[in-house]
Amino acid sequence: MAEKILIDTDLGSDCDDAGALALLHNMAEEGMAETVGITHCASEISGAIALKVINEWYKRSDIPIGRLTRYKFLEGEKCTSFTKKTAESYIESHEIPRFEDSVKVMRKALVENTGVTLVTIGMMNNVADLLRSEPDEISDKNGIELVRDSVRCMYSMGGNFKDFEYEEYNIKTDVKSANYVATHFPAPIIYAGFELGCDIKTGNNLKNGSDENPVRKMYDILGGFGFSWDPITAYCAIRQENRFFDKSSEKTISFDDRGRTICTDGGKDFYLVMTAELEAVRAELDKYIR
Ligand SMILES: [Ca+2]
Repeated sequence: MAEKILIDTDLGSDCDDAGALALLHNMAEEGMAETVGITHCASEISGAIALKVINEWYKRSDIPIGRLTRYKFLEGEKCTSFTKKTAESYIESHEIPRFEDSVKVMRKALVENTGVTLVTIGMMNNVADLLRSEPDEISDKNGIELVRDSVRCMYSMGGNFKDFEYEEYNIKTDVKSANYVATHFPAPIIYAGFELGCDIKTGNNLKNGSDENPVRKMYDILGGFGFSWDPITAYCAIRQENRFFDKSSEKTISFDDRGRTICTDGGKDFYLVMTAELEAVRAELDKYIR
């Protein structure tokens, strides 16, 4: 069965978001996933343009793309170092594309689909605003109702379930949104913590393909390898039963003001635990990052 995936990304500050998208497109090609929308959680348009370029490369121009238009967030050099060049070279030969706001794209995807798995590999601002969204021309349901009726669960790259003093980047960058989502999301959230991806470097397989692949170009900025936080999250969302990762027992998960993880027993949430050797996980991810 193809898992219906709606994915939100902060593509721009690292290449592993691009790796997650390559993995998603290749797993979809093999019938494991159906992508119902891709949204960007930062406001500079280069991120959304880079998503468009990646989708075109993998022949998936049909997938709706949303960008953050509601306010400015994550702008500047550090947040666009992996997307700026891609976007600049795209607009040399194309008109600047127009994108709908991410929350609209999410709402539409949830009106048109049920049984969706939401995936976040960036900050939680778009999902928080989706939950806060009011009935509109797309649906007479509010955001909580739409998610309750159309989303099965959410896989999120965020937190740290090994070192509880550690402030993980996606969470600490927007703690308020992360906690709003942790408190209000009306379905299970499965967190992929920082500790899972930091010992696995993936991307090696991209070198065996075309040097025109925009994902390869983003990995080349780091010398051809990237950490694996986002690919792991996307992989586990697409193959929710797999032999590489297990879910923890039921937990309640939130974050303190600095972004440190708070995890207590009992509740609707989980975190992922690696159950295979690092090399086996790396090989499995690299199989689809090409
Ligand atoms: Ca990311």
